[in-house]
Amino acid sequence: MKERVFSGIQPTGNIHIGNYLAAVRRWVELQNEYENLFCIVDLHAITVPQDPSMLKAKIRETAGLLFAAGIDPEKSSVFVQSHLSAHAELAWILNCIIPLGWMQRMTQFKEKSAMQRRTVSTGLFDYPALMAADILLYQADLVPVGEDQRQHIELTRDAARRFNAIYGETFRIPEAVIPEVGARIMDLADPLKKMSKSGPGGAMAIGLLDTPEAVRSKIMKAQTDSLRDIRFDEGRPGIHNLLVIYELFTGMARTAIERHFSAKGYADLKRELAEIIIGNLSPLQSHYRELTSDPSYINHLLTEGAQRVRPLAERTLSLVKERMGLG
Ligand code: AQP
Repeated sequence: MKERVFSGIQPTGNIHIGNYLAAVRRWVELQNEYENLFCIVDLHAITVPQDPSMLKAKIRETAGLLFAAGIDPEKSSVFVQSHLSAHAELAWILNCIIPLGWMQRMTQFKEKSAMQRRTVSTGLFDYPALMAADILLYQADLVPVGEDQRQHIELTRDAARRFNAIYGETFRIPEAVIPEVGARIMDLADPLKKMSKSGPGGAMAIGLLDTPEAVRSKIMKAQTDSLRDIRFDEGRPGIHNLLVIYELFTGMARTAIERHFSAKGYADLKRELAEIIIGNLSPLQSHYRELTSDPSYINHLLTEGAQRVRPLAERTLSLVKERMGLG
C-alpha cells in the first residue's frame, strides 16, 4: 500500500511562484511514489469575499495550472472541495471537539483579521478546522505544504489525537512535509512578508501565467538593499529571496551561484533571474493553453477526481458518525 499524500490550494488570485516552488512542483515530484489527492479548496476561498463568476473561473484556472505543471490525472486525483459535502460536515464535527483556545492561537487568523477588521467572517476563524477536516477525511499520511501552513497542520494532528482519545482510533495522524529551501518565498516589494495570491502584496507576486514583460518588470522592481555583494544571507531578506528563487529554478549549488555573481551587481542578478523564470514558465504556459482550449476537458477531469475520492471521504465520515453515536 502506498502512503497517501493530500494537499490543497485556494482558487484565489493568481497562483504564484511561491505556491509553485514550495507546493505544486513538489506534488508533481511525489506523484510516482505515493497515492495523491490534490484539492482546490473553494470553501476556504470564501472565508474572504469572492466575486462568484471570478471564483468559478479561478477554480478552473487553478485546476488547469496544476495539470499544466505536471500533475497527471492518471496518477493523482484533483478535485474541488465543494463537490464533496463531507468536508463541511466533518469540519462541523471537528468544531465540536477542538477547544476554542487552540483556534485562538492561530497566527494566520490574527494576521488576516487584523487586515480586515470589521468585515472578518466566522469562516476565516474556522479555516483551520476545515483544513483539518480536508486532511483527516482522507486519512492522509503526508501533507506537502509551505511553511505558512505548519501551525494548521499541528492543529490537525492535535485534533485527530483528541478525537482518537475520546472516541477510539479513527484518524491517521498526518505529517507535514515542508521543504528545507523555499518553504516561504517572500513578497518582492516587502521581503519580510510571504508572497501571497490575495494579500496586499499580490500585485508583486509572480504569477504562473504572467507575461515575460510582467516578470521582468516585477523582478527589476524587487526590493533589495544598499549593499553590493551577492551572497546568501538571511539578514538581507530581499537579496536572499531572489537568490533562493534563483537556486530553486536552476538547481545550482549556493557556492556556485555566489561564484557566478561574484563580479556582478544586483541588476545582473535581476536580469538573469527574470530570464530564468520566464524560461521555466514558458512550457507550463503553453501546456496550460493547450489544456484549456476545450473548457469541458478540465470540468471532466474535476468530476472524475471527485468520483475517485468520494468513497474514501464517505468511509471516514460514516466511521466518525458511528463512533460519535450520530444518526
Ligand atoms: N509565499 C509562499 N512561499 C511558499 N509556499 C507558499 N504557499 C503559499 N504561499 C507561499 C503554499 O502554497 C500552497 C497553497 O496555498 P494557498 O492557496 O493558501 O496560497 P496563498 O498564496 O497563501 O494564497 P492566499 O489566497 O493569499 O491565501 P493565504 O493568505 O490565506 O495564505 C500551500 O501549501 C502554501 O503553504
